Amino acid sequence: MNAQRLTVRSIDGTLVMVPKRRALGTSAMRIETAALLLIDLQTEEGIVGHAYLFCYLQSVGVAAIALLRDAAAVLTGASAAPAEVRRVLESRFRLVGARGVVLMVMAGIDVACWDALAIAAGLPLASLLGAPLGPVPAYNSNGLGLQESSAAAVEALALVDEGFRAIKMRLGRPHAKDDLAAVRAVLAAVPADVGVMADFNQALSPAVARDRCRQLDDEGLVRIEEPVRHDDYVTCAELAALLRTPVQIGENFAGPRAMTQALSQRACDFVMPDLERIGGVSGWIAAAALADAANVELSSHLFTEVSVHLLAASPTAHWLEYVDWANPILQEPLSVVDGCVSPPDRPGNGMSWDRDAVNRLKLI
Ligand code: SMN
Ligand code: MG
Repeated sequence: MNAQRLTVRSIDGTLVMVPKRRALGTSAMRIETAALLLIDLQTEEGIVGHAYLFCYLQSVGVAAIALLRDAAAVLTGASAAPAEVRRVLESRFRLVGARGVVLMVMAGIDVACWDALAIAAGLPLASLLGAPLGPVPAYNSNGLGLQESSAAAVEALALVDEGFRAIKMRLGRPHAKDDLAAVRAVLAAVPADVGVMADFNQALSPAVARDRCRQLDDEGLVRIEEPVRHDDYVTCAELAALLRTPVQIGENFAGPRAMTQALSQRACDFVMPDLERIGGVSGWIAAAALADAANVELSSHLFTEVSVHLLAASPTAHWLEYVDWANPILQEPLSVVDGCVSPPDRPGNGMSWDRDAVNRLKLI
Protein backbone atom coordinates (compact mmCIF):
# COMPACT_ATOMS: atom_id res chain seq x y z
CA MET A 1 0.00 0.00 0.00
CA ASN A 2 1.37 3.39 -0.95
CA ALA A 3 0.57 5.53 2.06
CA GLN A 4 1.23 8.71 0.07
CA ARG A 5 -1.59 8.02 -2.32
CA LEU A 6 -4.63 7.85 -0.06
CA THR A 7 -7.60 9.76 -1.42
CA VAL A 8 -10.57 10.99 0.61
CA ARG A 9 -13.84 9.28 -0.38
CA SER A 10 -16.03 10.63 2.44
CA ILE A 11 -15.89 12.06 5.95
CA ASP A 12 -18.74 11.25 8.32
CA GLY A 13 -19.48 12.56 11.78
CA THR A 14 -21.59 10.97 14.51
CA LEU A 15 -22.39 12.87 17.69
CA VAL A 16 -22.68 10.59 20.72
CA MET A 17 -23.58 11.63 24.25
CA VAL A 18 -21.59 9.32 26.53
CA PRO A 19 -22.47 9.26 30.25
CA LYS A 20 -19.33 9.65 32.35
CA ARG A 21 -18.49 7.09 35.01
CA ARG A 22 -17.58 9.94 37.37
CA ALA A 23 -19.09 13.40 37.01
CA LEU A 24 -16.54 16.20 36.82
CA GLY A 25 -17.37 19.47 38.56
CA THR A 26 -14.95 22.11 37.32
CA SER A 27 -15.01 25.75 38.39
CA ALA A 28 -16.60 26.55 35.01
CA MET A 29 -19.19 23.79 34.62
CA ARG A 30 -20.12 20.32 35.75
CA ILE A 31 -19.64 17.65 33.10
CA GLU A 32 -21.76 14.50 33.45
CA THR A 33 -21.93 13.51 29.81
CA ALA A 34 -19.17 13.65 27.22
CA ALA A 35 -20.37 15.03 23.89
CA LEU A 36 -18.07 13.23 21.46
CA LEU A 37 -18.08 13.79 17.72
CA LEU A 38 -16.80 10.60 16.10
CA ILE A 39 -15.09 11.12 12.75
CA ASP A 40 -14.80 8.40 10.10
CA LEU A 41 -12.59 9.34 7.17
CA GLN A 42 -13.12 6.83 4.39
CA THR A 43 -10.49 6.58 1.65
CA GLU A 44 -10.81 5.32 -1.90
CA GLU A 45 -8.23 2.68 -0.95
CA GLY A 46 -10.60 1.15 1.65
CA ILE A 47 -8.78 2.41 4.73
CA VAL A 48 -10.84 4.27 7.34
CA GLY A 49 -9.19 6.84 9.63
CA HIS A 50 -10.78 7.47 13.03
CA ALA A 51 -10.75 10.43 15.38
CA TYR A 52 -13.06 11.97 17.94
CA LEU A 53 -13.57 15.50 19.16
CA PHE A 54 -14.60 16.33 22.72
CA CYS A 55 -17.21 19.04 22.24
CA TYR A 56 -17.76 20.22 25.85
CA LEU A 57 -21.38 21.15 25.04
CA GLN A 58 -23.97 19.38 22.91
CA SER A 59 -24.46 22.63 20.98
CA VAL A 60 -20.76 22.65 20.04
CA GLY A 61 -21.15 19.10 18.74
CA VAL A 62 -24.02 20.21 16.51
CA ALA A 63 -21.95 23.11 15.16
CA ALA A 64 -18.94 20.84 14.65
CA ILE A 65 -21.01 18.38 12.57
CA ALA A 66 -22.08 21.21 10.26
CA LEU A 67 -18.44 22.30 9.85
CA LEU A 68 -17.30 18.72 9.31
CA ARG A 69 -19.83 18.38 6.45
CA ASP A 70 -18.52 21.60 4.97
CA ALA A 71 -14.93 20.36 5.16
CA ALA A 72 -15.93 16.96 3.76
CA ALA A 73 -17.45 18.63 0.70
CA VAL A 74 -14.15 20.33 -0.21
CA LEU A 75 -11.98 17.31 0.63
CA THR A 76 -13.86 14.61 -1.23
CA GLY A 77 -11.62 13.35 -4.01
CA ALA A 78 -8.57 15.17 -2.59
CA SER A 79 -5.39 13.66 -1.14
CA ALA A 80 -5.67 12.45 2.47
CA ALA A 81 -2.06 13.50 3.16
CA PRO A 82 -2.26 15.69 6.32
CA ALA A 83 -0.23 18.59 4.89
CA GLU A 84 -2.40 18.74 1.76
CA VAL A 85 -5.61 18.48 3.80
CA ARG A 86 -4.42 21.34 5.95
CA ARG A 87 -3.70 23.47 2.89
CA VAL A 88 -7.20 22.87 1.52
CA LEU A 89 -8.92 23.55 4.86
CA GLU A 90 -6.85 26.64 5.67
CA SER A 91 -8.03 28.10 2.41
CA ARG A 92 -11.65 27.04 2.98
CA PHE A 93 -11.80 28.59 6.46
CA ARG A 94 -9.42 31.54 5.98
CA LEU A 95 -12.08 34.23 5.93
CA VAL A 96 -14.06 33.01 8.94
CA GLY A 97 -10.80 32.24 10.78
CA ALA A 98 -9.29 28.93 11.84
CA ARG A 99 -10.25 29.36 15.48
CA GLY A 100 -12.59 27.80 18.01
CA VAL A 101 -14.86 25.08 16.63
CA VAL A 102 -13.40 25.49 13.12
CA LEU A 103 -9.94 24.74 14.51
CA MET A 104 -11.31 21.73 16.41
CA VAL A 105 -12.81 20.26 13.26
CA MET A 106 -9.62 20.83 11.27
CA ALA A 107 -7.67 19.07 14.03
CA GLY A 108 -10.11 16.15 14.09
CA ILE A 109 -9.72 15.63 10.36
CA ASP A 110 -5.93 15.81 10.73
CA VAL A 111 -6.03 13.09 13.40
CA ALA A 112 -8.18 10.87 11.16
CA CYS A 113 -5.78 11.41 8.21
CA TRP A 114 -2.78 10.40 10.33
CA ASP A 115 -4.69 7.33 11.49
CA ALA A 116 -5.34 6.34 7.87
CA LEU A 117 -1.70 6.99 7.02
CA ALA A 118 -0.45 4.80 9.88
CA ILE A 119 -2.90 2.02 8.99
CA ALA A 120 -1.72 2.18 5.37
CA ALA A 121 1.88 1.90 6.60
CA GLY A 122 0.90 -1.04 8.82
CA LEU A 123 2.32 0.73 11.89
CA PRO A 124 1.02 2.07 15.20
CA LEU A 125 0.96 5.87 15.02
CA ALA A 126 3.80 6.08 17.58
CA SER A 127 5.94 3.79 15.39
CA LEU A 128 5.19 5.85 12.30
CA LEU A 129 6.48 8.85 14.25
CA GLY A 130 9.65 6.96 15.07
CA ALA A 131 8.92 6.08 18.69
CA PRO A 132 8.98 2.81 20.63
CA LEU A 133 5.70 1.58 22.13
CA GLY A 134 6.96 2.04 25.67
CA PRO A 135 4.95 2.96 28.78
CA VAL A 136 3.99 6.60 29.36
CA PRO A 137 3.31 7.70 32.99
CA ALA A 138 -0.35 8.65 33.37
CA TYR A 139 -2.42 10.45 35.98
CA ASN A 140 -6.04 9.69 36.69
CA SER A 141 -8.10 12.73 35.76
CA ASN A 142 -11.51 11.08 35.75
CA GLY A 143 -13.16 12.91 38.60
CA LEU A 144 -12.26 14.88 41.69
CA GLY A 145 -14.31 17.95 40.99
CA LEU A 146 -15.40 20.67 43.36
CA GLN A 147 -16.99 18.47 46.00
CA GLU A 148 -16.82 18.64 49.81
CA SER A 149 -13.35 17.84 51.07
CA SER A 150 -14.42 14.58 52.75
CA ALA A 151 -15.99 13.37 49.50
CA ALA A 152 -12.88 14.51 47.59
CA ALA A 153 -10.69 12.42 49.90
CA VAL A 154 -12.80 9.32 49.26
CA GLU A 155 -12.80 9.83 45.50
CA ALA A 156 -9.05 10.55 45.46
CA LEU A 157 -8.32 7.17 47.00
CA ALA A 158 -10.67 5.45 44.56
CA LEU A 159 -8.80 7.09 41.66
CA VAL A 160 -5.46 5.85 43.01
CA ASP A 161 -6.93 2.37 43.48
CA GLU A 162 -7.68 2.28 39.75
CA GLY A 163 -3.92 1.77 39.35
CA PHE A 164 -2.37 5.25 39.25
CA ARG A 165 0.52 6.97 40.96
CA ALA A 166 -0.80 10.47 40.25
CA ILE A 167 -4.23 12.13 40.21
CA LYS A 168 -5.67 15.56 39.47
CA MET A 169 -8.17 17.50 41.52
CA ARG A 170 -10.12 20.62 40.53
CA LEU A 171 -10.00 23.84 42.49
CA GLY A 172 -11.68 27.25 42.34
CA ARG A 173 -14.25 27.10 45.12
CA PRO A 174 -15.72 30.48 46.14
CA HIS A 175 -13.66 30.52 49.36
CA ALA A 176 -9.90 29.90 49.53
CA LYS A 177 -10.23 28.02 52.81
CA ASP A 178 -12.42 25.38 51.13
CA ASP A 179 -9.85 24.78 48.36
CA LEU A 180 -7.13 24.49 50.99
CA ALA A 181 -9.21 22.04 53.03
CA ALA A 182 -9.87 19.91 49.96
CA VAL A 183 -6.16 19.84 49.02
CA ARG A 184 -5.22 18.83 52.55
CA ALA A 185 -7.92 16.17 52.72
CA VAL A 186 -6.85 14.65 49.40
CA LEU A 187 -3.14 14.70 50.27
CA ALA A 188 -3.87 13.11 53.63
CA ALA A 189 -6.00 10.40 52.04
CA VAL A 190 -3.61 9.14 49.36
CA PRO A 191 -0.29 7.34 49.90
CA ALA A 192 2.66 9.75 50.28
CA ASP A 193 4.23 8.73 46.94
CA VAL A 194 1.11 9.61 44.94
CA GLY A 195 1.39 12.90 43.05
CA VAL A 196 -1.54 15.28 43.36
CA MET A 197 -2.07 17.97 40.72
CA ALA A 198 -4.59 20.82 40.95
CA ASP A 199 -6.49 22.61 38.19
CA PHE A 200 -8.28 25.95 38.64
CA ASN A 201 -9.70 26.05 35.10
CA GLN A 202 -8.96 29.79 34.89
CA ALA A 203 -11.18 30.63 37.86
CA LEU A 204 -9.11 33.32 39.57
CA SER A 205 -8.45 37.00 39.00
CA PRO A 206 -4.73 37.91 39.03
CA ALA A 207 -4.90 39.39 42.55
CA VAL A 208 -6.79 36.43 44.00
CA ALA A 209 -4.48 34.01 42.19
CA ARG A 210 -1.39 35.51 43.81
CA ASP A 211 -2.95 35.02 47.22
CA ARG A 212 -4.51 31.64 46.74
CA CYS A 213 -1.59 30.03 44.95
CA ARG A 214 0.82 31.30 47.60
CA GLN A 215 -1.41 29.72 50.24
CA LEU A 216 -1.17 26.40 48.43
CA ASP A 217 2.53 26.65 47.64
CA ASP A 218 3.74 24.62 50.62
CA GLU A 219 1.12 21.88 50.43
CA GLY A 220 3.13 19.59 48.16
CA LEU A 221 1.06 19.77 44.96
CA VAL A 222 2.87 18.45 41.87
CA ARG A 223 1.66 21.42 39.85
CA ILE A 224 -0.97 24.16 39.69
CA GLU A 225 -2.87 24.38 36.40
CA GLU A 226 -4.55 27.37 34.73
CA PRO A 227 -4.95 29.59 37.80
CA VAL A 228 -5.99 32.61 35.70
CA ARG A 229 -7.32 33.37 32.23
CA HIS A 230 -5.54 31.05 29.82
CA ASP A 231 -4.09 33.83 27.66
CA ASP A 232 -2.99 36.14 30.48
CA TYR A 233 0.65 35.16 30.00
CA VAL A 234 1.84 38.17 32.01
CA THR A 235 0.11 36.99 35.20
CA CYS A 236 1.00 33.36 34.46
CA ALA A 237 4.66 34.36 34.21
CA GLU A 238 4.43 36.30 37.46
CA LEU A 239 2.95 33.27 39.22
CA ALA A 240 5.51 30.91 37.70
CA ALA A 241 8.29 33.14 39.05
CA LEU A 242 6.61 33.58 42.44
CA LEU A 243 5.69 29.97 43.22
CA ARG A 244 7.85 26.97 44.03
CA THR A 245 5.02 24.74 42.79
CA PRO A 246 5.29 24.45 38.98
CA VAL A 247 2.66 26.31 36.96
CA GLN A 248 1.06 24.31 34.16
CA ILE A 249 -0.86 25.74 31.20
CA GLY A 250 -1.48 24.72 27.61
CA GLU A 251 -4.88 23.11 27.05
CA ASN A 252 -6.01 26.38 25.48
CA PHE A 253 -3.05 26.93 23.15
CA ALA A 254 -4.75 27.56 19.81
CA GLY A 255 -2.05 26.13 17.58
CA PRO A 256 1.73 25.97 18.14
CA ARG A 257 2.06 29.74 17.69
CA ALA A 258 0.23 30.36 20.97
CA MET A 259 2.65 28.00 22.65
CA THR A 260 5.62 29.89 21.20
CA GLN A 261 4.19 33.06 22.68
CA ALA A 262 3.67 31.48 26.11
CA LEU A 263 7.17 30.00 26.13
CA SER A 264 8.78 33.25 25.06
CA GLN A 265 6.98 35.04 27.93
CA ARG A 266 7.98 32.29 30.39
CA ALA A 267 4.29 31.95 31.22
CA CYS A 268 4.63 28.48 32.73
CA ASP A 269 6.96 25.79 33.95
CA PHE A 270 5.26 22.99 31.98
CA VAL A 271 3.05 22.85 28.89
CA MET A 272 0.09 20.57 28.07
CA PRO A 273 -1.31 21.06 24.57
CA ASP A 274 -4.71 19.69 23.70
CA LEU A 275 -4.95 17.58 20.55
CA GLU A 276 -8.01 19.36 19.16
CA ARG A 277 -6.71 22.88 19.87
CA ILE A 278 -3.04 22.46 19.00
CA GLY A 279 -3.94 21.28 15.49
CA GLY A 280 -4.20 17.48 15.65
CA VAL A 281 -1.18 15.21 15.17
CA SER A 282 0.48 17.74 12.83
CA GLY A 283 0.09 20.55 15.37
CA TRP A 284 1.34 18.29 18.16
CA ILE A 285 4.50 17.42 16.26
CA ALA A 286 5.28 21.14 15.94
CA ALA A 287 4.45 21.75 19.63
CA ALA A 288 6.64 18.85 20.76
CA ALA A 289 9.55 20.33 18.80
CA LEU A 290 8.99 23.70 20.47
CA ALA A 291 8.90 22.10 23.92
CA ASP A 292 12.07 20.20 23.10
CA ALA A 293 13.87 23.34 21.89
CA ALA A 294 12.78 25.21 25.03
CA ASN A 295 13.59 22.20 27.23
CA VAL A 296 10.11 22.28 28.80
CA GLU A 297 8.19 19.23 30.00
CA LEU A 298 5.22 18.41 27.79
CA SER A 299 2.04 16.71 29.01
CA SER A 300 -1.19 15.99 27.16
CA HIS A 301 -4.74 17.23 27.69
CA LEU A 302 -7.62 14.72 27.35
CA PHE A 303 -7.64 12.55 24.13
CA THR A 304 -5.73 9.85 25.97
CA GLU A 305 -5.92 7.31 23.13
CA VAL A 306 -4.08 9.43 20.55
CA SER A 307 -2.00 11.43 23.02
CA VAL A 308 -0.28 8.28 24.28
CA HIS A 309 1.20 7.77 20.79
CA LEU A 310 2.24 11.42 20.61
CA LEU A 311 3.84 11.55 24.04
CA ALA A 312 5.75 8.35 23.24
CA ALA A 313 7.26 10.33 20.33
CA SER A 314 7.84 13.60 22.25
CA PRO A 315 11.39 14.25 23.56
CA THR A 316 10.24 16.11 26.71
CA ALA A 317 7.22 13.89 27.45
CA HIS A 318 5.95 14.31 31.00
CA TRP A 319 2.44 13.13 31.96
CA LEU A 320 -0.39 11.56 30.02
CA GLU A 321 -3.77 12.83 31.21
CA TYR A 322 -5.90 9.70 31.54
CA VAL A 323 -9.64 10.03 31.01
CA ASP A 324 -11.83 7.06 30.16
CA TRP A 325 -14.74 9.03 28.71
CA ALA A 326 -14.58 7.39 25.30
CA ASN A 327 -14.26 3.83 26.66
CA PRO A 328 -17.96 2.96 26.28
CA ILE A 329 -17.80 3.54 22.51
CA LEU A 330 -14.35 2.02 21.87
CA GLN A 331 -13.81 -1.56 20.78
CA GLU A 332 -10.50 -1.80 22.63
CA PRO A 333 -10.03 0.75 25.41
CA LEU A 334 -6.52 1.43 26.70
CA SER A 335 -5.16 -0.54 29.64
CA VAL A 336 -3.35 0.97 32.60
CA VAL A 337 -0.37 -0.99 33.89
CA ASP A 338 1.65 0.18 36.91
CA GLY A 339 0.34 3.72 36.49
CA CYS A 340 1.38 3.84 32.83
CA VAL A 341 -0.30 3.49 29.45
CA SER A 342 1.47 2.18 26.34
CA PRO A 343 0.46 2.91 22.75
CA PRO A 344 -1.45 -0.14 21.49
CA ASP A 345 0.47 -2.41 19.17
CA ARG A 346 -1.88 -2.29 16.19
CA PRO A 347 -1.82 -0.16 13.05
CA GLY A 348 -3.04 3.43 13.36
CA ASN A 349 -4.05 5.21 16.54
CA GLY A 350 -5.79 2.06 17.71
CA MET A 351 -9.33 3.45 17.92
CA SER A 352 -12.33 1.77 16.36
CA TRP A 353 -15.93 2.22 17.40
CA ASP A 354 -18.19 -0.24 19.17
CA ARG A 355 -21.05 0.21 16.71
CA ASP A 356 -23.78 -1.13 19.05
CA ALA A 357 -22.74 1.34 21.73
CA VAL A 358 -22.54 4.16 19.19
CA ASN A 359 -26.06 3.41 17.97
CA ARG A 360 -27.36 3.44 21.53
CA LEU A 361 -25.67 6.76 22.42
CA LYS A 362 -26.05 8.53 19.09
CA LEU A 363 -27.70 11.95 19.06
CA ILE A 364 -27.04 12.90 15.41
C1 SMN B 1 -10.72 19.81 31.91
C2 SMN B 1 -10.86 20.24 30.65
C3 SMN B 1 -11.99 19.90 29.93
C4 SMN B 1 -12.98 19.18 30.49
C5 SMN B 1 -12.83 18.79 31.77
C6 SMN B 1 -11.69 19.11 32.49
C7 SMN B 1 -9.49 20.20 32.71
C8 SMN B 1 -8.33 19.25 32.54
O1 SMN B 1 -9.06 21.47 32.42
O2 SMN B 1 -7.25 19.76 32.37
O3 SMN B 1 -8.54 18.07 32.65
MG1 MG C 1 -7.06 21.77 32.79
